[in-house]
Amino acid sequence: MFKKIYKEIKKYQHIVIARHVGVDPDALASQLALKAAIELTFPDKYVLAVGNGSVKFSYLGKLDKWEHLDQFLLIVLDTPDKKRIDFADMDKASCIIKMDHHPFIEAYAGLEYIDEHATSTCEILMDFLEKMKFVIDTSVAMLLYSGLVSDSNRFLFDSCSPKTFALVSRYLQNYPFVLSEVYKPLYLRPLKEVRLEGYIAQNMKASDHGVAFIYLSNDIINQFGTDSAAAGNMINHFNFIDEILVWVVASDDLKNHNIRVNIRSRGPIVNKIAEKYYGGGHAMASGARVGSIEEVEALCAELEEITQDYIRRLETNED
Ligand SMILES: [Mn+2]
Repeated sequence: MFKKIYKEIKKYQHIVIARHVGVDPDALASQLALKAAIELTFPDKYVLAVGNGSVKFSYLGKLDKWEHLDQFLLIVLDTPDKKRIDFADMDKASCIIKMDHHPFIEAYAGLEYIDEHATSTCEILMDFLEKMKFVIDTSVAMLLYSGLVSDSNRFLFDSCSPKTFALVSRYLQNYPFVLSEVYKPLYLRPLKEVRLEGYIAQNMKASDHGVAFIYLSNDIINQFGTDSAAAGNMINHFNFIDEILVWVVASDDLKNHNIRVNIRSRGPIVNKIAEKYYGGGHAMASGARVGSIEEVEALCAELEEITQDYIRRLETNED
């Protein structure tokens, strides 16, 4: 499959690289790294990295404005389904390639490379760029490492495999960079976010079965001077709490006129439920978008149910 993808990249003069809405470091870094690698390898090609950016991740690099091109190859990264692609003109592409590490949802590209065991799309690209002998430099390596570290939560998840570490090892060997230069922009955060995190810790409600939930209204978000995206991202700081198996942070998103719901789990599979609420994601890390607090409550009730099932199954297996 890598060879087929490489052949298409070689063939097209115009290449557009897109990824999912609600940009995150893996999506953005993979996009910018692939663009740079194509440009370094094929200096004559014209490559655009498109989609809405975010000030928060602007340190990773700049996106391009979409200009109408004809006869272009579209590469969609990190996006399992068509509706979440942050690019309106995909029907105009001459050829579409998907490279992704999310569980399969639907086929929308002529060529699809999916490895759901990879930590990140950046990891898939590390493998691809190395095997296909692309020219890359230290800044490409740093981008790929940023995305991998971010999606694997600093090598915390079980998706980190010997292959992950081998790739990282070779990249660090071949394109040495200072690790703290990646970590500082990725993890440095303002005090107001830490204070909001304290608020969540204080006010999160947990059920007897370990489903925890907090709703952050626009008033609360404003009170701490942060935004819905920052509030949602805090979910990752609530892992490894003994009494909590599944946890949900719901936050008002005035810009999109809906409620952003972030879900994490240490056992129960949550993405099937997220999909029912206009979302999706990984088995234990998903997101959804809903219109009302009643829908959030319904979603939590479903999570409560699967968590009880999960606990019951664990208990039966122990007997
Ligand atoms: Mn990803």
